Amino acid sequence: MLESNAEKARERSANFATSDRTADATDSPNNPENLASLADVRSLPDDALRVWQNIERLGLTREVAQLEVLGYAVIPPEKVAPAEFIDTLREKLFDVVERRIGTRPDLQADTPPSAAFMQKDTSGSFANYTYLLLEDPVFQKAAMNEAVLAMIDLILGKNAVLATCLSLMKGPGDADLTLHADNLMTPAPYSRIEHFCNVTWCLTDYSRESGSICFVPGSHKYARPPGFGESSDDRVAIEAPAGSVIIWPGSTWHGAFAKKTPGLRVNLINQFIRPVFTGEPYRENVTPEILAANPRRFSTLMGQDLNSGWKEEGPQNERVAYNRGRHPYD
Ligand SMILES: O=C(O)CCC(=O)C(=O)O
Ligand SMILES: [Fe+2]
Repeated sequence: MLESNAEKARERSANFATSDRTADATDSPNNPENLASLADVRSLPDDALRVWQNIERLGLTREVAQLEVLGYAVIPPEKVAPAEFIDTLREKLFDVVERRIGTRPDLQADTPPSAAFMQKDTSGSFANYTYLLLEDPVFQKAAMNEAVLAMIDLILGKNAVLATCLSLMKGPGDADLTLHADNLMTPAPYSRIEHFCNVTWCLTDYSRESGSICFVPGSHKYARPPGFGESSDDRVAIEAPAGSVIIWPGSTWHGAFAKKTPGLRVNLINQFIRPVFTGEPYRENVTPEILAANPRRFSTLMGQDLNSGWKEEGPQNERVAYNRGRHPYD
C-alpha cells in the first residue's frame, strides 16, 4: 500500500531530527565533504562535480572563495609549481627578449630592454612582450599548469581557449596604472557569466612599493567598468612572493601602483577566453572598397574594430576606449 503524504512527511521530519542530532552526517548528500554522494544528484552536471573535486584535490577551495567574494585570487607558490620552474620561466623569457631585441633584461636595471614597437605608458619604464607561447615549451607548460587549469575550468569552462601569452616588465616611475576591467571590448552591463580570465604569474616579488597590481575588492559584482578616477581610494595592493599566480575575471577592477623600488617587476600573463566563433572570415577578406561603400557601423560588423590578432608588435590599445570614458565606436 502506498504511504500517505502525511506518513512520508512524518518520516522526513523524523530523519531530519535524527540527522540534526547526529554529529557525523557524512552519508548525507547535503554534506559538502561527501562529494561522491553528489554524483547521484541529477541537477548537478557531471562536469561541475569533476571540476569541484579537482579544485578540492589541488587544495584550491580558499582561492575559489577569494574569487567569489573579492573578485580575484592569489594562489601561493607552493600550490602552483616548484621554485626551479619559476626560475626557468624567467630565464626563458629573458632569452626571448634577448633574441628579439639584442639585450638581455637585467633584474637590477631600472629599464627593460625595449624596441620602437613596444608601448610605453606613463607609469615609468614599461615594456610589453607579446606572442610568447610558441617561443619555448616552458610557456606552454605554464599555460597547462594544473592549478591554473582547475581555476579556468571553474571560471570559463573546459573548452576555454588561450587568447594571449605576454610579459610585462616595469621599472621605477611615478604614475599608477589606471583602474580598469579587462572586459575592455564588452559593453556594460557585464554578464554574470565571466568570458575572460587573466592569469598572472609573478616572476618577481610583488608589493605596493615594488609596483604591484591592485584590485577593488568586490568590484566584479558591479557589472561595469570603473568611471574615470572612480574608486581609487579603494585599491588594495597584492603582496605576493615570486611564484604566486594571481587570477581574476574580466569584470574585476584593477590597476597597479607605481614602482618605487629600484629594479624590474616581471610577470607572465596568460589571458583565457570562452570560445566565441566568428564563422566566415569577413574580417580578413572584406575589401576597402566594400567598407567605403557602407556606413561606419558596417566596419564594426566586419570585425575591423577588434583589438586582436597581434604578434610581436603587440595589441593596438588605442582601439579600446572604454576605460577612457567613451564608447570606442563613437
Ligand atoms: O600587471 C599589472 O600591473 C596589471 C596589468 C593589467 O592590467 C593586466 O594584466 O590586465
Ligand atoms: Fe588589466
